[in-house]
Amino acid sequence: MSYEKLKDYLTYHGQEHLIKYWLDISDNEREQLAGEIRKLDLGEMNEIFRRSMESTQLILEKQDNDLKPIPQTHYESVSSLSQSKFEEYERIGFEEISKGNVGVLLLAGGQATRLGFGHPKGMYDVGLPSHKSLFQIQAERICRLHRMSEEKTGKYGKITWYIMTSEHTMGPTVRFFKDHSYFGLNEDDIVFFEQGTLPCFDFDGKIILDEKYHLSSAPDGNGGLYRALKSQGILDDIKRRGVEHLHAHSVDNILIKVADPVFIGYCKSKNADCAAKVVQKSSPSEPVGVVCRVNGHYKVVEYSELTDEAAERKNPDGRLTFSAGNICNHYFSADFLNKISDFEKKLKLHLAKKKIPFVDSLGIKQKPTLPNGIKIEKFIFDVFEFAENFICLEVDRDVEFSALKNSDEAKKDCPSTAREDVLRLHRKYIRQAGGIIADDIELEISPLLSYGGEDLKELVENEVFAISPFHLKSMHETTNGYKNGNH
Ligand code: UD2
Repeated sequence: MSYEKLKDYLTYHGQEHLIKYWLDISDNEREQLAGEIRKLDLGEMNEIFRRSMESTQLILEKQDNDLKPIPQTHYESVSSLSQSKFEEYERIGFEEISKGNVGVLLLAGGQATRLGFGHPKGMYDVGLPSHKSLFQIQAERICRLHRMSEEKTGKYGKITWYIMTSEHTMGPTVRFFKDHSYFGLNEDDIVFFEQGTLPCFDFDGKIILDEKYHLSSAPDGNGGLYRALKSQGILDDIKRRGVEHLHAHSVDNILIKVADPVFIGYCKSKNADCAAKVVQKSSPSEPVGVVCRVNGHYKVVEYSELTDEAAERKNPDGRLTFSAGNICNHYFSADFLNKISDFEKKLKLHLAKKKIPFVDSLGIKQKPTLPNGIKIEKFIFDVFEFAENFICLEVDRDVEFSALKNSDEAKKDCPSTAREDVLRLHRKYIRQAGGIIADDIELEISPLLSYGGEDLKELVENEVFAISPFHLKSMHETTNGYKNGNH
């Protein structure tokens, strides 16, 4: 595109300020800037800005009038399942794993700003006795499921692990896995892909210049997953491998039951196309979104969108009416994911006011102290309303959810709470298996040994655990998985 054409294109879309410094920059820089502009469909970007402003207005109107909880027919709770139902779901899940029908979509494109960690969050070590990172813990849970599926079905399982990164996390994430020999998993069964970005805008819809020759942009949110699945060829890969069930979750839940066979079995047996694991809200004011129905459509309604009356409403049994707390833990059938491209452009846009570095009118880079612009994100759960058979599975928070969001100063959802939550759960597993352990003993069970507390009896029954910290692991375990490979 010649300079004239570029200028016309920008002027037509009201973004001509982007070449304001054209005369000040080198040929290479001009090429970079023109390349970045060419990659954008400016008509679409202006529309995205307009829609995001519009949806903010809509969100400001509280949604109580149309609000309904998830109907009983679409909701089960693990703690209320009979043993036989639990085992049935688990059996179905393991069959799917052993057939290679299960994949995991790990959302690992976030920038971990609140945690203040300069690397991808999955690399974080919360200080467990083993010092395993979040990525390693998740990898080892997958390894363990492969083995368990063989024990249960006679066929060694295969779970494909799709890892969504962003421009900031792709390089270091891939290096980390390589440096750790893929934690004992088959390299071919791990597929890294990169989510897209959206430009950052000022409040008038002008795209911000980060440098004279570079546009300001940010990852397009975890709902950017859907566009990336298509544009990066992941939907084709899913089809090629015959994966039918995808478990999608955030990178930061240290208790995540990756590819949980019970969840997969539940979704398969109910023929669900989309599902969410939820935990009961701890109190009406807990700041989590709730999964519910608005106008007959399944949605996650943010706590800020609920009136106090709705947040505090209770059922006759004393439970909060809107208690299904969203934990970024979802199921999608491959068929459903394939349909999403039909409505991807209609997905809600969420806007956040941010302090965005910019080049000022004198061409000098500035770091603002107050919000000067917006970042736009899509959210993974905004597809729920398009599902034909959406269901929920309530799980116990102390077993399945502890998120790492903040640094330790916050004292909440931080490294020390994540670490404590693992250690507390693992002491519980030891006691359930007949071991003896005091509350002040720090014991961690390797995921390669036990996925969810199973198979420990022979090892720990009547044993007293008094050494602290202690890493209970298989004698074949090395730093990167099993000694002889794990696949
Ligand atoms: C998420 C949920 C929230 C609640 C909470 C529980 C969304 C939109 N919100 O809020 O409802 O369940 O988790 O912990 O799901 N990510 C990307 N790309 C991005 C942005 C985020 O991959 O552009 C990943 C991120 O790495 C993380 C996950 O998405 O694994 C959740 O993102 P977050 O930590 O920004 O979301 P949070 O905690 O605000």
